[in-house]
Amino acid sequence: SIPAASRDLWQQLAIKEFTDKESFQKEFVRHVETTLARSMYNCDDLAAYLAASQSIRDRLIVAWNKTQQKQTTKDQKRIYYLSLEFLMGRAMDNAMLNAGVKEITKSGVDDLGFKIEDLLEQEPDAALGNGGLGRLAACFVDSIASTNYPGWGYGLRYQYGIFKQQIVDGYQVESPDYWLAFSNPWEIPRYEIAVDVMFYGYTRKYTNDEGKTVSVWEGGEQVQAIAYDVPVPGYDTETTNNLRLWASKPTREFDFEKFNSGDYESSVSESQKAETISAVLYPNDNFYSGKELRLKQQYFWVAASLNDIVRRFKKSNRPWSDFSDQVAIQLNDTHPTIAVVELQRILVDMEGLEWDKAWDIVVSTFGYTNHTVLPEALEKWPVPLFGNLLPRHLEIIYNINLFFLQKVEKMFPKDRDMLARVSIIEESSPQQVRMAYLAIIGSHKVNGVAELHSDLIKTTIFKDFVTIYGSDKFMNVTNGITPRRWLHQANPKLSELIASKVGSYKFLKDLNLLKKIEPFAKDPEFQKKWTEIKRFNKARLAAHIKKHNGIDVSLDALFDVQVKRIHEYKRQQMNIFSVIHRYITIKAMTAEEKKEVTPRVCIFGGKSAPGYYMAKTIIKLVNSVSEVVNNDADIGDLLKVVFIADYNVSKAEVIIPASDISQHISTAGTEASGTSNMKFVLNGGLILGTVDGANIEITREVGEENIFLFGHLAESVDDLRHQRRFNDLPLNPDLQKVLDVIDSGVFGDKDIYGSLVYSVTGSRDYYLVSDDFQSYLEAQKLVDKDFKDQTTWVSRSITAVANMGFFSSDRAIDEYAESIWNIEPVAN
Ligand code: GLS
Repeated sequence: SIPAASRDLWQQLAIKEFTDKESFQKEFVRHVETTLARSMYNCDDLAAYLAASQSIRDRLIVAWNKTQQKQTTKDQKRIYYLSLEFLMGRAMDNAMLNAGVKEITKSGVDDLGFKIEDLLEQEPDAALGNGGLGRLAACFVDSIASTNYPGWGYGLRYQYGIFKQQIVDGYQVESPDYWLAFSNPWEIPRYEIAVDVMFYGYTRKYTNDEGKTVSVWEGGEQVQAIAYDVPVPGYDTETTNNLRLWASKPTREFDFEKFNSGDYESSVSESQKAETISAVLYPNDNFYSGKELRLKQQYFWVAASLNDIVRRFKKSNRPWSDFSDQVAIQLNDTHPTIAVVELQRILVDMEGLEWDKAWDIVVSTFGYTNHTVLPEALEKWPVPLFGNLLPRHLEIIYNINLFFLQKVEKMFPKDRDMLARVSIIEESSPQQVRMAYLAIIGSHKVNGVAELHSDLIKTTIFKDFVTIYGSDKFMNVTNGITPRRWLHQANPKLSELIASKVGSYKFLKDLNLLKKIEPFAKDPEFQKKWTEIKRFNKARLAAHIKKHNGIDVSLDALFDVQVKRIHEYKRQQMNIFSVIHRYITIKAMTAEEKKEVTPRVCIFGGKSAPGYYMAKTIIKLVNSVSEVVNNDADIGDLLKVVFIADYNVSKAEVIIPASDISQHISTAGTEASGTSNMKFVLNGGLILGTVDGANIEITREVGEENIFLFGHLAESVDDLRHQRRFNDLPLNPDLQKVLDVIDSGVFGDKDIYGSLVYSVTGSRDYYLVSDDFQSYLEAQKLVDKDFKDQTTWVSRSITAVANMGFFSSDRAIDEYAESIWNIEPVAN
């Protein structure tokens, strides 16, 4: 560190952040000319975006440095949020907002000949996630910083994020998302922070000086993890936390022997192999595929992160018994569960702690969040694969399991079934490591993400563990969303209108203040402005649709939106079937009858996992229906169908504020929470949904009269499935009509849709499309009818927004902080 005599000088030289337009412009021009080596003669929008971001980045780094220094000095307990996905979207607008320099930047670039909106469009999304789970992690790091908690995110720096989706001939076609092509101003490469990570090899037992038998892991392949730090600025606070993403690099650039002997090609192959570890995000949502590379990613990221966390702790010279007073680690799903084993390995093998002492530390450090009950999403690793890649970890898992089962056997003597059911090792062929069980056993708290979901995990997939541990270990933290991005950035006009009634923008940090607009729900003046803003947002989306789909949509029509990953359980198939039903119904109408129809634009969007045939078929059907309906002169503006390609965070910011109705229609009990449901309501759209996930709590908050619910309840799903499986139940007649139309070839060769149609017929209808179809159509009818009464509709929309305070991710983070992490904010 710097000698005391020089410190004064350092302090005098401390960087002055830009504070007004002129000082911003100086920074901007300096970056254009020096960082980018351009000038006013060749500064295009991309260069201007990069220069503006560099200027803002400098600010963030100053704040980041101060925050890290302060947090180090205060030395409070920190939360480390381990997530394999961070679906951040664009950074620039958020950075301007949170740093409070939006106006300065906007007018600053304006004088220099640029439009801020055009610059923002230059930024590629940081799309390091699949859907809700990854976006939740992004909202959480925003909230952790905004509420001044000392916390870091840890993830992987994928070179390729979620693939880009194009629609070719109605089908999804994937292409790689090379988001780092033009450099990334929002990250700080830390080449000096490099951690060696080992795979494969073998374990060896030996007797140490104290006469104890100990295990060592040796002889494996090494790769390096390099840190890239992404500053996460809090809103209206100086706190700027860190998101550390790891990239893999070879430990040695080349094999010099091979290089010298002229074998150039294979000399680089090892380096390429190492780099593939963090190269690409697995594109599956709610689905696990047991590939070795995926397990490598998980261990690589976990090993690097824990090494970092432990190193930081050791600097404080505290005893190990203090570890969990300084460190909380949250497992975002089972993806980082190997961390439980890695920490035990560090403590026992490397630091020489007794097993039981070490295990107490481990359990009090970790918390585990479960995000799904779908069986196809629960991670299990074949023992042979696991043992080959991580031999020492497998031994440790066997020990953890042994001690756990001994405890269970004491509690339930001779209950062999119980032992088999809760064992971390599933006795299948080959045996499998059940990661969720390991996560439960290795954590002090386990939480679900909405009330129904948290109840369901206790009564279904984790029932035995509730018997063993008691129910206190299991809790609920309902998900939330950040109002900064999902209200203020996405819908600045609505935010402004709300601020005019609340009296300030304080609601962006205390979302319960939204309550203050409730008295204006029926105020004609307020309603008028509310309606104008919705129309403005619809026009913005209509322009996007015109540009990308070439379809004209009427702003008077009801905008009905379902955007999310395509999945059978989310039932986009049911939605498109009802659109077909609507189409044939309108087609059969007289001119007089048509006058009564509420015009609708049915908007779909979302990616299918590349190997998910059924989801891809649904996309094809939506596009084929769109083709037929939009070009049918009998229909006109009464019905339009649009599939928006490449749905991502930036598109969500345009689509969500424009919706009148959004659909969240999963089979009850399958959607753990959903978070887009919260975003839509916060932006004044109403929900058409099932009694599932967070829809239930949204209903409680906004009132039953302000949501359209339908469908069977979670408690009857098992029975219905059972009946379907063993009885030849008739298909819902309206659904039958729809399937007949598909069969007739109106939407192209019926063979294309054969398996989709088959999947909702008779005993195959696992997601109960047929059972819910009638009540779904009825709810749709009610929506059509209610939309005609705009005065009531708008007042429902205002009332709903006024009651959305609970769904701020700041509230969710406070709950985690208080009941799982036991951390306090750092005083400013
Ligand atoms: C998910 C659930 O499917 C969503 O319901 C939930 O909102 C989200 C965040 O908790 O997690 N689980 C998952 O694997 N992908 C998700 O989006």
